[in-house]
Amino acid sequence: MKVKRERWQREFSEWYNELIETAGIQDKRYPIKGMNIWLPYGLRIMRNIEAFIRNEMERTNHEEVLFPALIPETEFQKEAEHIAGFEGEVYWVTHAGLNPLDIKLLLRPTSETAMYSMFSLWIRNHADLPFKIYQIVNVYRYETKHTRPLIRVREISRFFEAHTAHRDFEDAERQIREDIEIFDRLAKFLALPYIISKRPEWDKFPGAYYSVGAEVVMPDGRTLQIGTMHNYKQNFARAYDIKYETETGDHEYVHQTTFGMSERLLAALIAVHGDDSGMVLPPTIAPIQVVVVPIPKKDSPYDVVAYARGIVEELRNAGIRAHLDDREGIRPGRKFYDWELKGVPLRVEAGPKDVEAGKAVIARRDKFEKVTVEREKVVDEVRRLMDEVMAHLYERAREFLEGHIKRVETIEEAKEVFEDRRGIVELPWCGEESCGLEMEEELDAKMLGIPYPEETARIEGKKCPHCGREAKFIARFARTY
Ligand code: 5CA
Ligand code: ZN
Repeated sequence: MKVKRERWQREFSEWYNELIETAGIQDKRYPIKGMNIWLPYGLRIMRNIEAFIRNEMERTNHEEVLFPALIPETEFQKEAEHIAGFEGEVYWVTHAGLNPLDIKLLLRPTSETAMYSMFSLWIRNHADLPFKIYQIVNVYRYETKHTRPLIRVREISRFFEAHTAHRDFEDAERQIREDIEIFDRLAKFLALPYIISKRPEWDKFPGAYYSVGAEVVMPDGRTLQIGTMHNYKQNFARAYDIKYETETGDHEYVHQTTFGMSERLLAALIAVHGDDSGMVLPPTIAPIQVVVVPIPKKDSPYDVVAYARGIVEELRNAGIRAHLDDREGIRPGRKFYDWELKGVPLRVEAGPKDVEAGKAVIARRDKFEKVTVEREKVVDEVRRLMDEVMAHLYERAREFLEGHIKRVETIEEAKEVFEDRRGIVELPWCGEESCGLEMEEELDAKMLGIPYPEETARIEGKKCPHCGREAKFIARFARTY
């Protein structure tokens, strides 16, 4: 079989929605729009992603906490820009039993306003800084844009949020660099190439001094933001009175940052690595790395199931997540199809001839290639192939991403890109908000921002295609999810 990626690209939306259900990721039939049920297989993949994030948090000295899901209205209302950004998306709790509440409660859309009055109690002295915590929780956003499973949901059930406080701007900047490094390690672990941009003023997180976002390009050429880092400067510290005592006894507001991700990471994985046969999971997060399928033959004296079981045991002893598909009454072809849909990276097949010859066949999900190996070599070969699959997935995704970033100089050229392959268009920009907004309008696309760090975004000798003045930056535009 050959790798086909036609439907994957042309009918991405349908392909994606179907796969979420057929591959056992989520059930979308729960009677609230934008709130879905995690199915066991999908949850196992997500848990593997989370485990990596948790490890990274430990490695970088963040401590895990859990805050209540409800926030009093009075706390929520302390930072003006934050309220303005979220008030249209908030779910309210107004009653307890039959009685209206004196102070309304809201379901957290993110946890700044839940956490920061506690920060002002916890942080006293310069020795308490940097202060670094994180939680992985459900948050609720009444999204008004089209909802899609994992991509845009109203109950984000795996919201990862890190919140930090620092003595000065420089240390907060160091934190943003650390967040980006963590994100980069995570992206490598998921074989996901990405781009990172500093958001324009008009699209930064409500209450932030600046925001940075990481994007992937989806099969249809639209981008998906899968991670964000924000430097709040002292905006929230002033609103929530978070101060510390310096070495000289002065009282200063802390500088704060946040870093957020969600189940969108899983959406990106499914979309970026998939093909017309279903998901293709990187071995790092696949709940089943190798499925072993015995191929019985009538009247054969060889016990293929026992042979396959032996292989599974050996793989497991070697620390590989292996599964024996010994379901009866289902033909091997049907089994292959099921596991291909679920994206299991490697499949080992063994029929009577293999038992007789002391061999096994290993098939790769990413390329549909097969090799026959000696029975004793199975574990080594599986290990080697898992590394190859990882490298190939990353490389294929990198080529796709790079093939979908185009640098042009005029609005006309940019429009052509959006009509053709789509993806990300890079244009010179003078840096004026009005030009940026009008280019968004003309292109019917969003400005993702300028390449980050800012030094890499600066250009000379080009004209802003909208106003004709000297361009200062490269600005990226895309149709987004
Ligand atoms: N407080 C900050 C940092 S934790 C914050 O909430 N940032 S955010 O709004 O950008 O969200 C962080 C990440 O959550 C986003 O980058 C995106 O990957 C994910 N996310 C945001 N909204 C949704 C949604 N409705 N469904 C799924 N994931 C979402
Ligand atoms: Zn301009």
